[in-house]
Amino acid sequence: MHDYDIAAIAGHFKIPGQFAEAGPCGSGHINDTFAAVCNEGQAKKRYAIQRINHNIFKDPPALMDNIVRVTDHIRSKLRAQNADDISRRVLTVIDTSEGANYFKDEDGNFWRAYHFIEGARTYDIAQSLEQIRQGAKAFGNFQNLLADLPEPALHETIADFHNGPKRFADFTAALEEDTQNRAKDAKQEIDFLKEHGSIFDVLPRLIEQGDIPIRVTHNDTKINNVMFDDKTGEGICIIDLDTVMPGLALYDFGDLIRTTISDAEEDEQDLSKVTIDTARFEPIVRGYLSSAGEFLSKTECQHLVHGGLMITLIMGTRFLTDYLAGDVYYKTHRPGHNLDRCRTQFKLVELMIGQRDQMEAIVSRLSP
Ligand code: ADP
Ligand code: GN1
Ligand code: MG
Repeated sequence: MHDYDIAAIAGHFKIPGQFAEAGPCGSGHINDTFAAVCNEGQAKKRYAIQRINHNIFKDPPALMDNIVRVTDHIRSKLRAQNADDISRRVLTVIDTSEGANYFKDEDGNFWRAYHFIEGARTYDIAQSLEQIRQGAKAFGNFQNLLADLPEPALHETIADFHNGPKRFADFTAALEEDTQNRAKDAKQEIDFLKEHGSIFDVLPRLIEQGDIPIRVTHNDTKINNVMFDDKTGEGICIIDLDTVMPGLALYDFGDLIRTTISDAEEDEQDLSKVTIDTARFEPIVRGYLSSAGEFLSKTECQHLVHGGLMITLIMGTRFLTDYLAGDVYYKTHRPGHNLDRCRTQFKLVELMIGQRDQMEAIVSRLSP
């Protein structure tokens, strides 16, 4: 990662005390996150300082406007519910000394700061069925808390983010250009995608027909975007709010399936380790319905499994497109990294198709 002067950046925010140290944090593919430690009297306080990737998020001020609206709304709902420990249940944006919610440095980088959620952590791979249930419950609750977010609609921070047909068209364009001459190394994956591309047509049709509601959704519900309380195991805080915007509940449920139904890493190179276990599916459904069941429509419940298939296929498509285009979007850490990621996603899609009936049966059994 680029060598940023985090002490200087932290100095622009209303952070009391003396900066002590900072180190990189997390395993995200887009932004750069640092945990900064500041001495405040005898106490050490931590802050999450993040560089927003403005090549990807074209309008960081609009994005921050979304995040402030969303976190303020959640905070006021939690207060009205007399919830305990509110400062650990929702992110707190720290302003700059000038009162802005982001700082733009002289190189044009956009920075933000949050209070650090202490006594909790994220996991790339869920550690237990109970943790899966907790994570799904936390994302359902997040949607529930935002169901009455007042107008106007949130900014669309990335246009067509989960638009399958558009993602497929981007893939087709990258394949036709094949600027890196890599298509020859991804023949199987290209064929797989062409064969399964019609999976992308289902949700746009439901939207067009008005059969499924647009809600405020998170849109990046990887399990590692939930912080789990170290003591209670509760999914206490939803983080990574850059893509909170209008979307379908099914996108969020779908990405939960994608990131918890297997215990393999997203970039596992040994595909024999990429397996799925429907025992892991049950707590996803249970957890999600325990907090989102009240507001989900029948059509949404009927498409939960499809959400998993579609989101997993879209991620594979995006990794493949980025591989063909020369690794210009996601951070990569080795040659072929995006192709490895694509392969795990397509293997998951294949396995989900094979176990679709069992998954549908679980949803039918647990739906309201
Ligand atoms: P990315 O978009 O790169 O995934 P995230 O916002 O998810 O960025 O942050 C990356 C990691 O940093 C998280 O997985 C989490 O471990 C840590 N993190 C982010 N924000 C906070 C916070 N406010 N308190 C504690 N840890 C945080
Ligand atoms: C990116 O930032 P991160 O790592 O949580 C991506 C998601 C993908 C994910 C795949 C803005 O999320 O859409 O699902 O990688 N975020 C963006 O792991 O593109
Ligand atoms: Mg993240």
